[in-house]
Amino acid sequence: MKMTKRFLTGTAAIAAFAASMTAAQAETWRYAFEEAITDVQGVFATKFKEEVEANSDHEIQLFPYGTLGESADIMEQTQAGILQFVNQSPGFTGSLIPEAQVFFVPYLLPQNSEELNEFFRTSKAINEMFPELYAEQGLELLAMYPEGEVVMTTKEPVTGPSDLNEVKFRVMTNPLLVESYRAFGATPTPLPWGEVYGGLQTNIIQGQENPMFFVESTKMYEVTDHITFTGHNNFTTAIMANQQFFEGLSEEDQQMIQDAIDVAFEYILDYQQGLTEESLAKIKEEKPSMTVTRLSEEQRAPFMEAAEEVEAQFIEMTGDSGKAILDQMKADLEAVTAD
Ligand code: 6CS
Repeated sequence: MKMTKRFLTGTAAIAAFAASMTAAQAETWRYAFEEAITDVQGVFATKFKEEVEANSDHEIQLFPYGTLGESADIMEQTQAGILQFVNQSPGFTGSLIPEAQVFFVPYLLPQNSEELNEFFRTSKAINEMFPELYAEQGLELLAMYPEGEVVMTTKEPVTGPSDLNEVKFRVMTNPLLVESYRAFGATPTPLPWGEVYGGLQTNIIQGQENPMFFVESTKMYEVTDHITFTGHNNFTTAIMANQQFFEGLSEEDQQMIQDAIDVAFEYILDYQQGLTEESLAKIKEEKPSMTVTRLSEEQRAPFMEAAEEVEAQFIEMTGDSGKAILDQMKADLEAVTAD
């Protein structure tokens, strides 16, 4: 009896020791993103966290926009290894990885969401070429995903480039985006996100662009009066990890992370179905006077013409490597575009 008890005590001790070893290996990983928890990046991050925590002993600590600074700050913190994961849009990464500016060649991405989603799933440029470029900056690119059609919101109506004349138009801090708006006839003003609402309120800027869900959630409709669908872009974003951290993980954990990303990726594509229309309806409810204009083919033509100049500038800025990415993206897009 005594022996058995002692034996059980020994087994329990071993089990407790094993459990403590597992607990010691369980880590808390920090993940920052550029939007609020209820915005698209926040919904993606929440899904990722749920998956990681359901399939491992690790925990994910989420840091929404503003808690650790601006987009540039969270990227620096990730490169320094303070954060393990960061969601940053090429709108900001473009100054670090010039080729990522390809997402700002106007009228390159389709507006058809099925084609667009399939492009993000299958693109060789995104899934094979970009990871190498991100790796050069110490980043493990885990996925890129779309966040919705970009619209302009302005103080005055826009039906063509001449309406943008003398409009100080806020863009993300991305040299090609600056060139796009110059080609569109505006005075581009690159600013971090935190300065946009106040800039519009005080008339330092008179326009900005973003997907509709963001126009709604950040109340851009309070400080602008006109929404224009120009069809010139869809907002792309990217989720990545500090590469040294990622490479130091067991193969099992790396796979678990990639699986969690894959689940969050499909989830966020599905989540966005109808989001533009729902957000627009909320805006119209909050501010019935907000005008909404969808440019006709004819009205889009001069913007599309300007896009050719922007594409040439992209190649000038990025050389052979940018051209290779652009060519591959065009091939990837052709493969998913219905005839
Ligand atoms: O315009 C921006 O700066 C922001 N737009 C979106 C949709 N996400 C994050 C980014 O900071």
